Amino acid sequence: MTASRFMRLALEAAVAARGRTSPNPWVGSVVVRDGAVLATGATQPPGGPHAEAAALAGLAARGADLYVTLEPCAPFPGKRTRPCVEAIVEAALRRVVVALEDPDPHVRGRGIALLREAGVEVVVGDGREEATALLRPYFKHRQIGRPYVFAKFAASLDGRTATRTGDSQWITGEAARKLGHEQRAWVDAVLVGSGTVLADDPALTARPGGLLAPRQPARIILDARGRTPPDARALAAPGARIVATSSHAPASWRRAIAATGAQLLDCEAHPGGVDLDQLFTVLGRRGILSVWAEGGGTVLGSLFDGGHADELWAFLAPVVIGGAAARPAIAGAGAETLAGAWQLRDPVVQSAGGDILVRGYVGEWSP
Ligand code: AOF
Ligand code: ZN
Repeated sequence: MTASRFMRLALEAAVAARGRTSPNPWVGSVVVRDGAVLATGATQPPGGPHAEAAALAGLAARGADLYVTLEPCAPFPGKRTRPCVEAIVEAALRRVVVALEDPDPHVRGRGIALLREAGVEVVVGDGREEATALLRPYFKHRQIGRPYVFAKFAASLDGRTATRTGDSQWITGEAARKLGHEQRAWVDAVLVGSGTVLADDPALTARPGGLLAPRQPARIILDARGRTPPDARALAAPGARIVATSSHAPASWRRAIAATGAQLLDCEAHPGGVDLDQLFTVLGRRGILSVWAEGGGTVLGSLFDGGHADELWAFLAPVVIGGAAARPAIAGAGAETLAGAWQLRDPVVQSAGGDILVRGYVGEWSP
């Protein structure tokens, strides 16, 4: 079932809140009476009102309908805000239209049940598909405790991210890079390997529209051996900086990195780098719902080989680089057979200026 007109408005409000609510989900809501919108609301940063409470605040809504992109929350221990179910019952709404059930084990159906017990009519499923797609990072986090991982690369048509001499700036144009910055602006963390830091010295900040976004994602550098120069641009403020390292990194390097204000996160060393299972478990515990991994090929290879990648964003420029020594977009071991290759689910192909973006879901997990 596709979303109704009012649920589409609620979904738009939810999209606008994306990136400001973690570890909470980004939810939108609309209050409607006699076919007219009385108010809209969206989840505020943690500790602030939820979408429903934001829309209902100061509103005389008796007998109105509420459209909300996620099941209203029920009371549970440790909760920071007043349960939305209570606010809805108090407002004496006639009907609540919910896109989908909250996968958080604290709620999971209890919000809907409590509303029905209180005599509120509840309809579930309007816009379910859209709302689920929008909340994939939240779903993965609540279901398996780890962040949702985007793997992004910008490559030539033959899948190279640099020439054999290492020339890499720029393969894709302005429009593709702008889309990348828009993604950085809402995810909880951007992740790269130390090889990319050494090769390109990227700032990794979110600059949608060319300006530094007010909220910056955390920047995570994978560096088991301690190769990142302390004056790397990615280690400079603003935003949290995390260097995931291992016992192979020298003590003097650790001190120099700590002095930049970055946090060192110790992980087990693996042949290919740090233990990603461990890293993602720790990040999940810290409330990081989404990770936008930008490379390089070694890191993306580990993410694919280890089954961590959930969604691929491949920006392809209409250019051929060629050469066996040119950097591949995805290294690692790769697939052994075509049957074992990663097939994109629900792929979307769109143009981005003169470039092409191919994106879709990969990996075992789905909501
Ligand atoms: C809603 N509407 O807009 C959001 C909900 O600690 P609290 O009080 O902020 O509660 C957090 C939980 O509330 C979160 O884990 C999720 O289950 C739900 N989020 N619920 O009714 C919202 N963001
Ligand atoms: Zn709530």
